[in-house]
Amino acid sequence: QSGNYDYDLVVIGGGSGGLSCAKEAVAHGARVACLDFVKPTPIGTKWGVGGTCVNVGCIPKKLMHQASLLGEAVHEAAAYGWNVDDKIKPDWNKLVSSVQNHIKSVNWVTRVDLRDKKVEYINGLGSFVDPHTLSAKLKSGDRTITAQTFVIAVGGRPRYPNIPGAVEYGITSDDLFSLDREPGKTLVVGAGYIGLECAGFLKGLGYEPTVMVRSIVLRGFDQQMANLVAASMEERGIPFLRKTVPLSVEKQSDGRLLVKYENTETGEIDSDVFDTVLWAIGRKGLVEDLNLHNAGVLTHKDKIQVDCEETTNVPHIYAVGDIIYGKPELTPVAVLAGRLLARRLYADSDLRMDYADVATTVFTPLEYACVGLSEEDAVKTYGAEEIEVFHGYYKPTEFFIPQKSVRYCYVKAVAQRSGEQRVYGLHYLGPVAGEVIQGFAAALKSGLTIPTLMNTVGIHPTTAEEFTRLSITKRSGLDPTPAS
Ligand code: FAD
Ligand code: NA7
Repeated sequence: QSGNYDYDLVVIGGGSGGLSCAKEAVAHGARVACLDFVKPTPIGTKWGVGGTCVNVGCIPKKLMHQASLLGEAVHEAAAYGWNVDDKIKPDWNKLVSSVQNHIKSVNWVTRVDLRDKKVEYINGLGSFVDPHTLSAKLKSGDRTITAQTFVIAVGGRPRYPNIPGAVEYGITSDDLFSLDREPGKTLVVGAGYIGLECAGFLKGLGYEPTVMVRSIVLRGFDQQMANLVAASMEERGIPFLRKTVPLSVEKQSDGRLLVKYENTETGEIDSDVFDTVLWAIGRKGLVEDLNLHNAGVLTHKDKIQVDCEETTNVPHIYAVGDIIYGKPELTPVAVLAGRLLARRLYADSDLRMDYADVATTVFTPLEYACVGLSEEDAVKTYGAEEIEVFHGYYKPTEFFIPQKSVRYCYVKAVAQRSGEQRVYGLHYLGPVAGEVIQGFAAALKSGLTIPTLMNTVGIHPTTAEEFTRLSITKRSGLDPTPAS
């Protein structure tokens, strides 16, 4: 079917989306090659196959978050009767090497899996020569590859601000998880989920992070929940510099970093000294190296716009994952979109990716997970009069003995006010948030209503059961804090 082409399908990018698409296509009989190439960061960090999630994203982030939670648990253990040394202290280098060893083992398993499944893995940087021809820059020279169909799954990389010293002295999440020295006092610039997560685990590991916020916290998320997340971090001793932007980074003679910054409301300029400056100001799509104009593929900002079948403006070129414009930048989204695309291409399927109601978790010290609409989006879509918000603060049983703060443990359900009272969004702030929301995400996608939620018997004593106990509406004005 591929005529005179080398391959039926060439996938550019061996991350979450590219690998799932390539493997599924092979399973349905296609001849597939998958290119993956990582350009080192300005300080020289590089990594193996598997993309962002495995190497510099979800996986190392979750492991460091876990390390930080374990430190907290050791302190709590004393209250539960364990004889523990209260002067416990993390060993950063040991943590980094444990995390990196795990990543290397995943890289290895990925390579073996590709070989077993007969996906040809090419460690080269791909760029288009014409709509059916790709040039791959390999260590050994250039190779020209032709294919009938292409899938672009090149993902993105962190941005650097355009200020003096940013690239020379700052690092990003691409460097943090393999940093060969303790981060120390760290300025985290950016209050998106990556910035907050990194600040959260650094604090838990005993370092001193400060979060610099340009405008609002967690743009795109429910803002009541976002503000509770920030407040819970401030309560743990993480300062937030609000309405502030960085101006410059200079290296002092003692090696520490002098950061000048400006409060955009007052115009006041201030400075402080840090050991590490971490840019978490968003990510840019990796369209530049692809020479997309040679294939006729149009870009939108630094992303690629696709239709509901992930097709670009060129019919035989598709795109999935973080590189596509306007969709959630999450691993399971890339994985499912890649798999469904391969099935449509090679297995007579017509099932499309549904990007709505994707659940997600922000792994801050007190975790936040949600699925469906934020309160403000529900109001915008249906009107304030048509929305009922059920909410409540709660006290996790296991928080009592170590006297952990319960101040920000909170759940809310955003629902239709009349009719069947369809649930539009669920929001949870508390322990193991991802585990709690995942099942509710299936319920929400299946048409969950408030009566069904109220009729669901909780599992006691858990924090997830709080969703089944919601009875106070915001509209009632009643106090949502528990009595005892
Ligand atoms: P990627 O995984 O980025 O893979 C793209 C690959 O293509 C890369 O290896 C890249 O180097 C390569 N490439 C680029 N250009 C070329 C080229 N021209 N030729 C050859 N190869 C090329 N998501 C979650 O779901 N949960 C989380 O908890 C989570 N945490 C995250 C934490 C951090 C710090 C970060 C940065 C991201 C996190 N994400 C998380 C997001 C998740 O990692 C991404 O959504 C996911 O990796 C996107 O997959 P992808 O296939 O689109 O791209
Ligand atoms: P996000 O979610 O795009 O957040 C970036 C944050 O950085 C956000 O708070 C921005 O503030 C802030 N920002 C952006 N540019 C600047 C500059 N120049 N100076 C200071 N602060 C800035 O990015 P993440 O890195 O957390 O995550 C990237 C994606 O990965 C995200 O979409 C996830 O889905 C996965 P703003 O609100 O714009 O004022």
